[in-house]
Amino acid sequence: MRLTGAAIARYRAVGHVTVEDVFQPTEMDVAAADIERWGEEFLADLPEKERAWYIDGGVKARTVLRKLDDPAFHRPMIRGLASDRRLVGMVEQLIGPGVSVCFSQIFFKAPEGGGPKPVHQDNYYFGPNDRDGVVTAWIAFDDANVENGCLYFGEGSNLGPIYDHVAPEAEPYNLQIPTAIADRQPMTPAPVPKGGVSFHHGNTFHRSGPNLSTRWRRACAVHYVNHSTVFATPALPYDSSRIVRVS
Ligand SMILES: O=C(O)CCC(=O)C(=O)O
Repeated sequence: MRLTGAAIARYRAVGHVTVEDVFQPTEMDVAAADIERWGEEFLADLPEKERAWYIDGGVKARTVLRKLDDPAFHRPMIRGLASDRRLVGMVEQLIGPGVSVCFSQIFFKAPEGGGPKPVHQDNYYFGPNDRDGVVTAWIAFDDANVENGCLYFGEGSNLGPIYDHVAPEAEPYNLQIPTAIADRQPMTPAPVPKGGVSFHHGNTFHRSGPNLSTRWRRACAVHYVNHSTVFATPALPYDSSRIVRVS
């Protein structure tokens, strides 16, 4: 599978591009079942002090996870998706040949309350030596749209600076662009059908909405780097032993 010239030009100009049908819906069902199983085990063992970060505070009726970290490191099923040639070939078209998964995350976004994610830039979190050396591939396990909390992107913000982020006092890990800056940037929704992948540049402003629907919005964000990019100034403690080389 290859990105067209127009898709690459779009990524360079506005900072993101969506490709449909990268994976089959049945592959997404198998991946979703795997992370659901992992999520149940993780929740059962979750220490009290980490609950605020992993549990979705927006869903009051039951305890549900908001996210899980490093699935490409911990779960062979997700590592298989992240190293799949259909995906890695397109990643290499965007950041060059020879890439690794530097971090990965499952975002669950449960029905009827799954919470929003504030505006941020991945490059602020990672602090790479090369701002163009990082791309995120966001794999939709379910159809994602405005109703169930798809991503929104700031068109062209990939060409601008990396802004200092701030975090709410009680959530030091929830880094986000200060409202005064974020409010100046219009954000465009980017629906992705199940099995599709949305690619975004590390500098691109992005956020996701709340899940107001009765459907899940589960996704896996796979953050890739090329082999000449290192995280020189990560904003949060970063564990490089979990990097997974995929080409
Ligand atoms: O899926 C989400 O809600 C947030 C995803 C995100 O921030 C990312 O992929 O970098």
